[in-house]
Amino acid sequence: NTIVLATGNAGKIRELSALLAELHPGLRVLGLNDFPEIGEIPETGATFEDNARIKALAVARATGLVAVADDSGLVVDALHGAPGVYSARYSGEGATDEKNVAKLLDAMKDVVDPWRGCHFACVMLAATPGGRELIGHGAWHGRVAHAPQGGAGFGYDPVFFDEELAMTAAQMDAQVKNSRSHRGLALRELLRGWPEFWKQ
Ligand code: ITT
Repeated sequence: NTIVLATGNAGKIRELSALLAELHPGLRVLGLNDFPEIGEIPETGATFEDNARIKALAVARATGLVAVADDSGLVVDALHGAPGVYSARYSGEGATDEKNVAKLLDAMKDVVDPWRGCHFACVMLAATPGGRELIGHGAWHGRVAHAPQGGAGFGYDPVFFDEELAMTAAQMDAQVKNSRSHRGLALRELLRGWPEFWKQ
């Protein structure tokens, strides 16, 4: 009953650990910090699913354990889907959350779209060392805010405005974000297939 989270993103680790403790208590969850010999895994895929598979398979093979990878990003309608799979490196070499958010707000200055619709997408993929896999998907729809608001979360959370709660993802309690987010949805879907996946 041990899995490895195949991610180096501290924000994802925080959210996934909380979700797993709630939804699948008793599961032992390791992280990449438990396997320092595993280096950077190049994300060469063209889709969230391809990249999730690359990361999960690489870590499952390197550790001999079931690995769970999360590939996610912000998809902006008026930017034809950008930054999408490039969300983590949107602002280029040395990208940070702050620089990515600044680049996004800058790109939105030039578009005429009063609604500023977008969604967060997540593909959660579990892989065994032998190459069996299980997938969950999640999407969270919202709007790109005009300025960052809130100090919680990570990444694009300060500019992701949830219409229903009338606040940004960075203004939500971690629990509230997890109950609505692309990541929470994808993990819940993944866990529905878990008993079958695990017993094989
Ligand atoms: P790993 O590959 O090691 O998991 P990463 O940060 O490189 O970490 P991705 O390639 O999946 O992961 O990029 C996801 C990016 O999308 C992430 O860096 C954020 O910029 C953004 N993102 C994803 N989920 C988010 C969330 O819940 N809130 C804010 N931004 C998010």
